[in-house]
Amino acid sequence: MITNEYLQRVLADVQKNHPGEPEFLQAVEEIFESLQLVVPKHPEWEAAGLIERFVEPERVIMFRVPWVDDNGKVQVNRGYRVQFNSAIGPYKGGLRFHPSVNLSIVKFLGFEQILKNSLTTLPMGGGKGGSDFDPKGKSDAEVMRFCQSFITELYRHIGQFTDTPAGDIGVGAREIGFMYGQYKKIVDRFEGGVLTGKGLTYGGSLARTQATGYGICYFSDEVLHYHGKSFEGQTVVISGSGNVAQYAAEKCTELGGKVVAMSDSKGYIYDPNGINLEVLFDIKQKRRARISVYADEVAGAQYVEGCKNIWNVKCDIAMPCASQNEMDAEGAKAVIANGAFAVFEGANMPLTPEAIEAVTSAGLLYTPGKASNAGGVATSGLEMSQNSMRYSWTFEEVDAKLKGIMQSIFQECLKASIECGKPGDMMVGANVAGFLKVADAMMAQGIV
Ligand code: NDP
Ligand code: 2IT
Repeated sequence: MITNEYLQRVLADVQKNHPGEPEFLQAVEEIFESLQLVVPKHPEWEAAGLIERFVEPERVIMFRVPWVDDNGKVQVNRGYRVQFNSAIGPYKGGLRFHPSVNLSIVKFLGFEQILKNSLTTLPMGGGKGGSDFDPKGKSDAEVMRFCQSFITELYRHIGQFTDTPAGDIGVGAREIGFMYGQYKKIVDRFEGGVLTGKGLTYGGSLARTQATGYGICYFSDEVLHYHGKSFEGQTVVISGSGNVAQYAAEKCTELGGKVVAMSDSKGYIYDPNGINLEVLFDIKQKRRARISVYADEVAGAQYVEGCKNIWNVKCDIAMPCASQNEMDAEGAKAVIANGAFAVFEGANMPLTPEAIEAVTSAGLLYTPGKASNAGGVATSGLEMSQNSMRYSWTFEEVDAKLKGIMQSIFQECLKASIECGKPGDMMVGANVAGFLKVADAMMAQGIV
């Protein structure tokens, strides 16, 4: 419940000015819940219209993306880039290619990204983009033509000092490669810092591929240790089986956890012996096949239709790493009833507000995605640093920096949660710590 009058007024304006955008409104409300703990201490914010400016994207770009499929038929998709906030650095955030992409989803992701990027301690503003294009079932040539058309419009809005996109759902090394090639051809300049998640032979950073998933586990490990626990011997369920889920599973296994279930949008696999990651990586990365193939190839494993059913699998720790609102109240109740003690978000906003309420009021440990998954964008920031230096760090160097950043995010969140009178509340800690830095920069820069 938002009880602060200033925030109530801004929220009412957001509801009026951004109709039909439920995900964006959900993210704003969630963040306001935390901000009301600090807004009363800063009357100067209201005078400067700070929150009104904070919820309004600096710029929204929408464009036509025409391309020709392998049958010679013309296809038209819609492209988006929301350049939300550049107070602390150039816009930074991923591109999502998925049929569900719309303005509401890109805006909620861009809004969350502002605070996430601030938490990393690196100088990056918040942005997000994407398209309703579905790379699934398309040939490499079709994906290339789409990416080329997409960047032929977007190139004029991005650059290492303005906006640096990267991957997200449906955008991995292949798509970044095609977009980088087309950008380089158009501008006739080798500008490494314009996109991150690049291949290692042309400016990509070692450990960027692993960074989001590893970072989630580094952050979760801090939370676990703070509560006198660890991953050792814990049964873990991870939803999704994309980039984030795969490397969360790998690091979690390395830290002594046993991952027994993973999913895709159609269903989940259960392997009581712990998921064999070599087989899973081969299926997902090399063959780009459905996760059901795992159960055909690994003895003792089962495939169950329906991705939401994954929350019925008994575990100690649940890590939703697929998409927004993938765990609702029903899923949360199943996780709680099965005796789990923690829910660590890997995806962006994977729990509905009702699920968060259920999990936290049942006393489970809970971490919001904007803190726990910040390792991906942090390592993108490290990729930009290496591009600027014309230098590359070893895997171990990047991994150590990533771990240090995740530890410092935990400390910052903890400190802010204590200052707000909610010690250990990572949602409050992440929202408040992330916001204070952005607020300070916005106040210093005047009404812009
Ligand atoms: P991928 O495209 O690599 O994988 C996405 C996975 O989630 C797939 O298993 C996919 O299944 C599943 N999925 C996608 N949409 C849905 C849906 N609507 N319902 C159920 N399952 C779904 O994406 P990433 O792993 O990169 O991203 C996963 C999450 O992590 C997203 O929320 C993203 O925003 C977030 N994130 C990503 C970062 C990164 O560096 N990549 C950084 C920080 C956060 P299927 O194959 O069947 O579609
Ligand atoms: O949600 C995210 O933080 C990402 N998809 C990564 C963004 C980035 O710029 O690396």
